[in-house]
Amino acid sequence: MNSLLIVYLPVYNIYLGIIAKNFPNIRKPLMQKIRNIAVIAHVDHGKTTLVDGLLEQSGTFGSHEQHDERAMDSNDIEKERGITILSKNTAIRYGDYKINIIDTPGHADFGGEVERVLKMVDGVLVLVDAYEGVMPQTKFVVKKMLALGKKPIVVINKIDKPSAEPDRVVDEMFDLFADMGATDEQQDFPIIYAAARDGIAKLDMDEEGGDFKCIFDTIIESVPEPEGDASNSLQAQVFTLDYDNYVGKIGISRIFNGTVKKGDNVMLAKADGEMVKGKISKLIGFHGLNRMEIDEAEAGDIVAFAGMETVDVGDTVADANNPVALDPMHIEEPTLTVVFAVNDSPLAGQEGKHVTSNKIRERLEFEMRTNVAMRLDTIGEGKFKVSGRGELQITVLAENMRREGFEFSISRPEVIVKEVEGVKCEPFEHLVIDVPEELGGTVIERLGKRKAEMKSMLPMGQGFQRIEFEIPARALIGFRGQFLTDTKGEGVMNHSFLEFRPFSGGVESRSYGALVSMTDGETLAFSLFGIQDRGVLYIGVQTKVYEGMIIGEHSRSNDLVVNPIKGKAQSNVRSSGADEAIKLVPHRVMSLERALEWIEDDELLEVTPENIRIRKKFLTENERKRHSRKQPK
Ligand SMILES: Nc1nc2c(ncn2[C@@H]2O[C@H](COP(=O)(O)OP(=O)(O)OP(=O)(O)O)[C@@H](O)[C@H]2O)c(=O)[nH]1
Ligand SMILES: [Mg+2]
Repeated sequence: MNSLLIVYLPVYNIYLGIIAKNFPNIRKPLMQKIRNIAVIAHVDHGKTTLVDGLLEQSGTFGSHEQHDERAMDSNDIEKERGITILSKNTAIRYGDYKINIIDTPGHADFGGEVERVLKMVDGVLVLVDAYEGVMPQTKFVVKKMLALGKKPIVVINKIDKPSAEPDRVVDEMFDLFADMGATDEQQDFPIIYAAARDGIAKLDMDEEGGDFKCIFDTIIESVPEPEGDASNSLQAQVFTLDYDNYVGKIGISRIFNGTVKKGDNVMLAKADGEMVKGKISKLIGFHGLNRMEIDEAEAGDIVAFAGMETVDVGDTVADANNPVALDPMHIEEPTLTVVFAVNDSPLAGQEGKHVTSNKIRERLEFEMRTNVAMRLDTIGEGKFKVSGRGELQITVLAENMRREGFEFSISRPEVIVKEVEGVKCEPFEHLVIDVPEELGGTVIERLGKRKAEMKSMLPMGQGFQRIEFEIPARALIGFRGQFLTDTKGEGVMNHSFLEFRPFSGGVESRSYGALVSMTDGETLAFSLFGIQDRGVLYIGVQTKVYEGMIIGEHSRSNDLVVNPIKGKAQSNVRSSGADEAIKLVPHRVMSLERALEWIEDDELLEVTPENIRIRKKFLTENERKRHSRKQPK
């Protein structure tokens, strides 16, 4: 298993070689001088950018230290997509205070991360975009934070935007807190106005300029100091796992009680009650983007332990002689599943390095060890049901796997249906769309067919309208592509898990059929030219295709079998006059997410390091006919 770990685990900025002497500031902080905060918000409201500013303006980045924008988004997919996927922690020094900061992901699919992180901190910075205001994930994280009794500081961010309306957004936040049952103390939150990207923050909108000093001071004043006692028996809880090629598995943990030293023998109290002996081979502290070995840490702090290969998220690292487990962590249950399977297309095995059932299983099992929000069930030879919180979470896993050289197929996402008190229930989502006013009607009609219930409709200024719905998660699968087409890319949609509710019956699915290749070979411009009028092509010329592979979307509701490799010589198409110039409309490139949302039950995605192909499960028309007779849709 060790070799597996080394191959698959992403390694973040770990510089264990940099020892404390390079950081004269790094000494064990007094507990009263520690503040632990998480930065939470809806996706893209500026959390990671704000953390950049906190690192920068506290002087934590050394003067010659080079760093990227949004430095905490350190893995490849995070950088490419500009979103945070994994929560990550850092620490800064401000005066004689140490502030541990955890940056969290804002995308709804990673909401489970946020909930775990919230248990580790004493206060939060809740960011909200000064124009967008309260969005679905703002509601989700505020609800969780309030329920856990955390002390909030509200940051109205992006006040530089010309469309910003900070006063309206402050009102929205007050209303949200009240609706979500904030205590009087929580409702009395400090407000900071910021343009995080420009390093500006202030307590009063009318102030000129302003820097992050007010953020640091507000954190120190209003976030409670950690509770617990350094002289009690050790109790630390692991909230994130990491891996380093040299030291192995690393558990990033908050120490709630006691003191821990490098080399200590400890007891690992697992969620199921099992106690496993362990030894802290290395104790790792955080400072900015660096990690360094430390000798000792105390209650109140956030540190990382190496040396325990069996460590899992939620485990308590406890005193070896008096092990007392902390409350296990509540892990949000998955709402969506897809089936990962061995690729059995005619092109199987040509592009991937890892293609066998064993390899795929090992990789998925490995993912489950570090990614607590996902589940895995083997459902047949070479078939694995992977459950998670949403399509993005699943596509990030698939994307990582193809980059590691895996080849496999994935099926259409299905929501998880469960029985609650004898009633069949399915996940519902809170959906917010912002659309140009003239398109509101079209979108409402579309969503009506998908069993969405409209909750409110408000003008947003600049000719936009905000419409909120509650909708079965099932009905949202495949909706995004339609929505983008309907709103010509101008609409914005956001959704976040609400709750399980009674099953709502059939919903409308994809309204168009597929253009399916009837044969194997390489596509030719001549034949694609003939097909492009029948719909939208997903592939271009000189692309390998096979019988049953989907090459585009038909403009009608039925599937159309076509021949994309036919050359001119064999054609009986009458050519008018001389050679007509063949002009192909650029094909639509389907991303993994878009393709995953698009496919129907009788279709699959073939994912390889080089290609994402869409195909029919049954490749020949005969097989498809036979199967559809057996199982009417
Ligand atoms: N105009 C403006 N843009 C900002 C500001 N702060 C951040 N942004 C931009 O907003 C976008 C999102 O910023 P991030 O810091 O990645 O947002 P995030 O909340 O960490 O996003 P997730 O982690 O994916 O939820 C980036 O393009 C930033 O440059 C700001 O103060 N003003
Ligand atoms: Mg981020």
